[in-house]
Parts: sequence; C-alpha cells; structure tokens
Amino acid sequence: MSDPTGPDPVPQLPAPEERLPAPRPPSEPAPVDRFAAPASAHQFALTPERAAGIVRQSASARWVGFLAVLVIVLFVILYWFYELGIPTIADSSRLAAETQAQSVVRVEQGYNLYEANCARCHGAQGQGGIGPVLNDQAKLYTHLNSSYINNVLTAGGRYVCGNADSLMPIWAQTNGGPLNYKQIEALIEFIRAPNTTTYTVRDPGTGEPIASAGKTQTFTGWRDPNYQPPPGATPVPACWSATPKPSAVAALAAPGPVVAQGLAFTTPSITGPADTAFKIDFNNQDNGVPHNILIKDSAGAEVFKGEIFNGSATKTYDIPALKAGDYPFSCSVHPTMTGTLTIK
Ligand code: HEC
Ligand SMILES: [Cu+2]
Repeated sequence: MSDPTGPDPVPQLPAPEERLPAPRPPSEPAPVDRFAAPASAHQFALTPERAAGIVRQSASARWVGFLAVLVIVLFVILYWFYELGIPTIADSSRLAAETQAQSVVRVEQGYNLYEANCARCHGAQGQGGIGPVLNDQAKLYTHLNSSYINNVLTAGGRYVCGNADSLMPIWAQTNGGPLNYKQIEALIEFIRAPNTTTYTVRDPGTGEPIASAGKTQTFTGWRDPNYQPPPGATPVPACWSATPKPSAVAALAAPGPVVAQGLAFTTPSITGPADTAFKIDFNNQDNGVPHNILIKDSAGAEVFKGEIFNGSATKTYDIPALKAGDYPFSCSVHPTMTGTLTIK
C-alpha cells in the first residue's frame, strides 16, 4: 500500500548485530585429576558409628541428670525427716528437740519466779496454803490449763470466783502487775511441767546451776502426763476458792522477799501489817556487792536499818511494829536504790 503522495516510508534498518561475547576456544582438559575430598565426606546422613556415639552420649547425660535429681530428692526427704521427725518416733525431730530445750529453759525460769512470788501462798510444792492447791492432778488435768492460768494471772484472784477482794493479786504487766508476758509464760510452763522430767535449779541472775553440798539441785514438774481422771470422779469445780485461815492472813500481810538485783530493788513497792512486828526476807542477788534495807518514816527519821551484807545471799530482817502509812526505803550503800513500804 504505497501512497505516492504520502511521506517517505521509514527506511528498513538492517537487523541489529548480535553482541555476544566471542566464543571461548575449547579448553584443554586438566593435566591431572583435581584434589577433592572423598565422596563419604559429602555425605550428610549419620554413619552408624556416629549415631551410636550420639546415643551413648545422651544416655550418660540422662544419667547425670537423673542422679542430680535423685540427690536433690533424697536430700529433701532426709531433711524433711530431720526437721519434722520420723513418723511413729515421737520427739525424733530437730524442731521438737529445739522446742523441748526452750521449754526446759522456761520451766526453770518459771520455777524461780514461782518460788519468789507464789510459794508463800500456794506452797513451795504447790501443795496450797493461803491460796488453793495447784499440784493436784485432777486440777492440772483440765482446770489449770494454760489459758486459765494466764487469765488468773492477768485478772488476779477475782477471775477464779469473782471475789473482788481476792488475796491473789494481779501479776501481769498488761494489767499493772509486776511480771512481763515472758515471765507469765514461764510460770504457766512451770505449773504445767510434767513430773517425768527433772529440771535444774538455776541462779536467776547468771543461769548457772545451783549446787548445795556438791550436788546440783533439781526439781521435777507437778503434772502426771498419763493422768486420767477415774471414771465417775466429780469434775473440778470452775470456782475453786480456799477460805484462808485468819492466822494465814496475818502471815500474808508480811511482804514477800525483797530482791536487790543490778543495783535496784526489783520489788520497789511492798506492804506490811500495821502495828505488828513482821519479817522481811532480803535477797541480795548482786554477787559481791553490799546492800541492805534502810527504812525511814515520811518525816525522814530512820525507823529500821538492816545489816549490810554482800550478795548473793538472803537475810531475814525483823521489822518493828509500825503505824499505818507510807515508808520510803533505800539501801544505805546505794542511796539511788529506793522503794516504798506501805503499812496498812
Ligand atoms: C497473796 C497470796 C497469793 C499469792 C502471792 C499468789 N496467789 Fe494465786 N491464789 C491466791 C488465792 C487466795 C487464790 C484463790 C482465788 C480466790 O478465789 O480468791 C489463788 C488462785 C490462784 C490460781 C487459780 C487456782 C484455781 O484452782 O483456780 C492460780 C492458777 C494461781 N493462784 C496462781 C498463782 C501464781 C502463778 C502465783 C505467783 C505468780 C500466785 N498465784 C500468787 C493467793 C495467792
Ligand atoms: Cu546497795
């Protein structure tokens, strides 16, 4: 279809030259065999020997792991029994032994507290006197349980029968008494101590055993752990009051022992009967330190001067009859040691 009037047709270009690299001349074969690793090196599958080695290795790793776990498990089990005891063997545990040792310490402290504060009313062996008997098995079985004793010592004798004039004072510091909660605990532990255990009498200050005639003094608890009330026994009444004899009351009016310890009177307020001569047991617990009791009247006049002696020792002072009133007392050697004697 050419049109003589149309523009000149685009001239036909020759096909573009093919620009390929010049072909290589055929290479000559290598003169020698090239160095190459054997075919086995290129094999990625495990050889049977290698596979067996891996199995052996992981088997021993499993053993190591198993033994480690075994050691830990055995340790846990053995430590468990060590701490908590072997079942069926009572008291075989370390915790029980520790509790037992602490209980012994408390009972021994409780003994000293009892002898110093309670023995004058309840008897040195708890046999009773002005206050009711305490070492009675039927009573110790349930009546004198820890919380009951704690209540009596906290509220005073009124807790027993509701008698507001009970002779038994309040002992717990929480209620204004002289003994702190540790001392109350020790007293409870002592009162409930089993009679199957022998305890050592210790010096309250140093904790050293007290020996007399070369023999360490000991005591046993009161409670028989195997006691069962006989069938048909009348239960202990909740209110167990002893009506004190008048002579006992007069004796009671005399103060308990006055204790000097650490250059202070641990019993700074004491009471005594009016118009009656009475005795004071003065217990000087400061080793090698001299103390005495010097009583003055409110005007400052000396009414009694006790013999000065070195601790540890106890002496009984005979106090003359005094009129009712407050009498300050002190130590003539250490005037900073003071207290008040109330005569009523
Ligand atoms: C001043 C004498 C006196 C002193 C000291 C004393 N008590 Fe008492 N106690 C009594 C009297 C009296 C009763 C009886 C309570 C009542 O009904 O008034 C009693 C009751 C008790 C009871 C309850 C007994 C029962 O059968 O219910 C216990 C426990 C007790 N005293 C423990 C102690 C302890 C522990 C101490 C030493 C910290 C102590 N007492 C010091 C006089 C005393
Ligand atoms: Cu002194």
